[in-house]
Amino acid sequence: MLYLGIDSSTQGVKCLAIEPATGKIVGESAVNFGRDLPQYDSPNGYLPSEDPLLRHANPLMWLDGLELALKRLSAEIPMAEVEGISGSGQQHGSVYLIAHSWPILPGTSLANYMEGYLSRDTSPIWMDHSTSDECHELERMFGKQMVLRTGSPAIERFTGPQIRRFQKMQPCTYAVTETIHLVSSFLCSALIGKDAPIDYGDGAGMNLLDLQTMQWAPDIAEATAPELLTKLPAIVPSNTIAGHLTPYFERFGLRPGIPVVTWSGDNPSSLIGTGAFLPGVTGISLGTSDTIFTPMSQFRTDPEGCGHIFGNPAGGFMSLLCFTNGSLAREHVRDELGVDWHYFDETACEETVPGNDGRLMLPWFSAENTPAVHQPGVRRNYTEATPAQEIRAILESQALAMRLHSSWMGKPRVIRLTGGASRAKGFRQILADVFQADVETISVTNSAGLGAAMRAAATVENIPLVELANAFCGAERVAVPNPQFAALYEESLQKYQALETSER
Ligand code: XUL
Repeated sequence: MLYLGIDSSTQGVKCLAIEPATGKIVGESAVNFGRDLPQYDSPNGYLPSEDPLLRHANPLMWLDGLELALKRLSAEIPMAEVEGISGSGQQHGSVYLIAHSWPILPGTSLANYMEGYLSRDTSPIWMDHSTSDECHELERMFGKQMVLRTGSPAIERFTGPQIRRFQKMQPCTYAVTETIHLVSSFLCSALIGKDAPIDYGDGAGMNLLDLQTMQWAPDIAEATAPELLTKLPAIVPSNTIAGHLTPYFERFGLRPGIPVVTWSGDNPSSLIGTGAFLPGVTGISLGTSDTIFTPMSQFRTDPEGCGHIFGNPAGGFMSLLCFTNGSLAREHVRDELGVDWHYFDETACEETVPGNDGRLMLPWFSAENTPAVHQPGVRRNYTEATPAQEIRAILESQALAMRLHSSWMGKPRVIRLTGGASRAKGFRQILADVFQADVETISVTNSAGLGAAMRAAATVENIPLVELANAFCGAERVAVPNPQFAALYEESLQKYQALETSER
C-alpha cells in the first residue's frame, strides 16, 4: 500500500511516494517550471514583471506541472498500488474561476480544459507585494482584531488583501468569479473533479479564517470584498477526505476512486514532513522562501507583526516566519561571483571566520516579508570583501535575521533543516552557531511532499502521525553548536539589528 504526496511549490512540482508497511520512500519525481515547461515563460516559476511588487504565475502551468510530475513518477513506481493521495501548495496564491465544472472523463489535458474557466488569467503568488493600500484599509477597519482573530495582521501576500485589490481593480471580473481557490485547493479539485475544501493550515494564510472559531470570519470576508463568503470553498480540518480520484488520472496508472485527502500549504505540510510537529523541534525550510516554524501549544501572536499563526495539520497551531529572499538571493550572489555550488556551500565557509570580521549584508533582491521591506535593494555594511567573505555575509545575515525575528517563538533546542539548501555544510554550521542549537536533517529534502504523503496515510489508513514520523523522519545530526562562538554571534545579532533598522 503506497501513499502519494504532491508538492506544488514556486519553482516546480514534486511527487513522493511512501510505503508505511516498510517505512520506505519508494519513488520521487520532479518538474521544474522554468526548464520543463518553458512555454510558460516563467524561469523562476512566476511571470516576468517590470513592477517589482507584482508577482503573478499562470495557474495552467501548475496543472501541466502536476500532470508531468505524475507521468514521471509512473515510470518509477507501480501507480496502481497507491491507496491515497494528498498534497501541498505554495501558500497564499489564488486562482479565480467562473462558473465551472472539473474534468472527470478523459480529455486532452487539465490545462486545456480549465483554460476556459479562469476569470483571471494569472494568479498572484506569495511573492506579490502590491497590496499595501488594501492592507492599510483592512487594518483601519479591524485594527488589532485582524491579528487576534486571523493570526496575522493584514499582509500583502495574504489572499484576502489580494482579493480586495482584484475586486477594486476589476469589479466586473470579480463579480463573475464564482470560486476563489488557493493553489492547494485548486490542484486538489483537479484530482477529485469537484471543488475541494481548504484546510486550516493553508486557510490561515488568507486573513479570512477566524482561528478562534475555525470558520471563515463573515465580517472580515464581507469587508474584504462583496459576496466573498459565497466564493470561498469550505474550510475543514486537514485530515478530511476531500473526495475521490477521477478517472482522468487512470492515464498515469492510478486507480480511480482512491481517496484524496485535503491539501495543505507547503509550510504546514513541511511541519509534518520534518517531524517538527513533535514538541521541542523547530523546522527551518531553505527553499525559494526561507521559513522557520514550530508547533504552538498556546495561541500567541508576534508582537513585531511579521510572524503568523497557521493551523497545524497534526492539531492545534503552528507559528511561522517567512523570508522572501531565500534561495533566489543565494543563487544571485553565487551567479554574481561566478563560483560553483561546492564553493558556495562549503569552501567559502572554510576560507572565512565566524563573525566574518563584522561583514553583514541585507540580501533584499526582492521585496522582503521579514522585516516588511517594499523597496528591494541589497545593503552591505562593508565596501571590500573577498568572494568567500561575500558568501559568508549573506549566509550569516540570513541566519541572524531568522534568529532575530523568531525570538517570540522561543529558543529552538533542535533545528530540523529541510529544502534544497539544507545540504549546504557551511550554512548548517552557521545556523548551529547562530542559534546555539543542534542542527539535524532528514533523508529527503522534499519535506512538504513527505508531509503530504504522511497525511494521506494517516487519514486513509488511520496510522498515527507520530508512528509515521518515527518511520520516515529519522533525523541525522549534521551540526553541533560551538559554544566558543555564542558571544560573538550575540554581538553580530546587535550589529545585524542595527543595520536593519538604520537602513530602513
Ligand atoms: C509562507 C510563504 C512562503 C510560501 C512559499 O507564508 O509565503 O513560504 O508558502 O511557497
